[in-house]
Amino acid sequence: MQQSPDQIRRAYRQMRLIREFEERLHVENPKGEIAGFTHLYSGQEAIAVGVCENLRDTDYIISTHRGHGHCLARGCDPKGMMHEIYGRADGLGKGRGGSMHIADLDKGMLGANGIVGGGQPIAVGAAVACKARQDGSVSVSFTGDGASNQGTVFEAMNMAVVLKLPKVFVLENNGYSEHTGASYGIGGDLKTRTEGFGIPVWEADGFDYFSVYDAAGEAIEHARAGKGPSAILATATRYFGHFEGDPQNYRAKDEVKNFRETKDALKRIREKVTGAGIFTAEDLDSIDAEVLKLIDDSVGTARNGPVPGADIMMSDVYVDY
Ligand SMILES: Cc1ncc(C[n+]2csc(CCOP(=O)(O)OP(=O)(O)O)c2C)c(N)n1
Ligand SMILES: [Mg+2]
Repeated sequence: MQQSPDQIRRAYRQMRLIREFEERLHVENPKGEIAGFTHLYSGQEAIAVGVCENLRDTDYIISTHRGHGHCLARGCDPKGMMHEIYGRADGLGKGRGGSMHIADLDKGMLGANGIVGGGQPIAVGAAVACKARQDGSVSVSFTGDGASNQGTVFEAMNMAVVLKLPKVFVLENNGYSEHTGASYGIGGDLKTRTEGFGIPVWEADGFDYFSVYDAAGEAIEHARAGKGPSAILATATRYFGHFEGDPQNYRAKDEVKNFRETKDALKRIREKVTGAGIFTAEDLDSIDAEVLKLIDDSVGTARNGPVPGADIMMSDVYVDY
């Protein structure tokens, strides 16, 4: 734990923010006010935060269909995100994209994506830009275990190696691709498959912020140093269904309960930092309370926010040359 107390506090807050954002959406979703599909990230917080805590302002990330955690970890405004998810005109995408299309270019967040594996070519393009700028910046893509079987990922890995790009592949194995187990769906294994391209892989415990932070630190440093692409392989689980409304009848009866009780990333970081005397439980409780209030305010304003009018709906569709 070589991180400063301030950094650890920020990481804990980011993880709590993701957890409460998602747990609240799980409560709000059945009320029918949120249009479209919602995929929640609860359970995987340590991965997004452990990676993004290593990034600089000039770096890029690209997300997946399960993107809220990546956006929050990268510093996107929670209120702007909540308004976007509710389809409001003052959301991050003016309410036109919703949950699966949150982007914030000012934060180097190049977008979530409804196409599994669709972010990969975009992230390669961003990595080309990083290399051309010669400022040590990197392009980071998040990829699920299911997405890792897509051709776009193999093409991206190959091109990143051939062009020696500063691209970091974050492979998030949460055990499922929709309802298909990773142990069934992945041919070979993710580590050796990635190494087959000549990309070094750092493995991490995806429930443990410090494990991910350290692994990501080394992988990102490799790419920053001009040594070509690298990968992080982190294993965790998702607490909720593939999408909100998924009955999850393909999972063992107490599977999620057991993960929550024995592996939980928030419990883990709390135990570590209170055990090491860095923070007291009360310090962390006060962060939790502040985050809960922020989420509550965000849902309150989002539910009553303005919907986009025709002027907004028709903007940014075509570029004027
Ligand atoms: C090209 C494409 N194929 C299939 C789908 C349908 N689909 C959406 S999410 C998903 C599973 C993705 O699994 P994984 O990459 O492990 O991400 P996770 O949902 O576990 O975060 C599939 C098959 C899609 N959106 N796009
Ligand atoms: Mg998965």
